[in-house]
Amino acid sequence: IQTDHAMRLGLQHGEFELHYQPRVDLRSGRVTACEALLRWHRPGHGLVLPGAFIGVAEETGLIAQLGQWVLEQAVAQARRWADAGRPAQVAVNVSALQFEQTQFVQDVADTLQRHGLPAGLLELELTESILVRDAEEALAKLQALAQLGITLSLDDFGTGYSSLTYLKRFALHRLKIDRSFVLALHEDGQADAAIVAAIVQMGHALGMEVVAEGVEHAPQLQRLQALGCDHFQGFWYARPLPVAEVEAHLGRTV
Ligand code: G
Ligand code: G
Ligand code: MN
Ligand code: NA
Repeated sequence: IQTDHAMRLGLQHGEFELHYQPRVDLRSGRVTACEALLRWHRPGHGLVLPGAFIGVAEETGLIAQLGQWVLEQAVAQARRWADAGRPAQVAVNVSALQFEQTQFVQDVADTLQRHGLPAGLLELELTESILVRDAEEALAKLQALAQLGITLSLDDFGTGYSSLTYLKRFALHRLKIDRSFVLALHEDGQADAAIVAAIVQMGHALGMEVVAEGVEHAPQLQRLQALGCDHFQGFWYARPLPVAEVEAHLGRTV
């Protein structure tokens, strides 16, 4: 609750910032996208990572406001990059509570319109938890978002409730393989390689692209490439970076 109060003040006082982690398209070898990740410059606490406050924001309901702030910033940034001749798709993490807001789809549509951003430059990263609570309602929202032209991704795939029923029912565009499966790929992780291969095949068979996250070593990348993965992100190429540092990566060939 102390944190909740500090977060509310922090939002007013401009203490939050988005960092962006580049994502590489393995087909073209270029940085075509980046994921927006929230950071909090909390006075007296230094740089605070989302693991330390997103949970509190979800408990207190502040996540709706915080999430809208993130969306606003990310869309405005994507528009600036597009205007500067460096269009990149920007991926925004959406928490289940934010997604459940009645006006969520309208908020997203309004934000895109206000900034004049083509919907194709926005990706929303959702988790399986949004699909579990009220599947009918979620389905309608996902269809409306897809109708707008927004790319929809399922984040942390393989770690939540599974999932295969939902994959069949919901038309999502991308699967993001959780980094726990990528971790062992460079040290002869047979089980992990089998899981990644299966996810890639299933994703492709369902018309989805597959993104690997948490790539920290070159051998992981080579295996992901051999397994047919479509995109990757991870510390091997770049950490989440402040705007001024990420710009140089956009469009770059890796
Ligand atoms: O950046 P970091 O690795 O600390 O992120 C930890 C977790 O916080 C990740 O699961 C990530 O999806 C989540 N996260 C980061 N930024 C946001 C955000 O803007 N909104 C939501 N809902 N989650 C975020
Ligand atoms: O749950 P989500 O996929 O949104 O989490 C993204 C988080 O993963 C961010 O906090 C980011 O800092 C972290 N991350 C990104 N790349 C790597 C990586 O290569 N290794 C590790 N350990 N974490 C990563
Ligand atoms: Mn994510
Ligand atoms: Na993830």
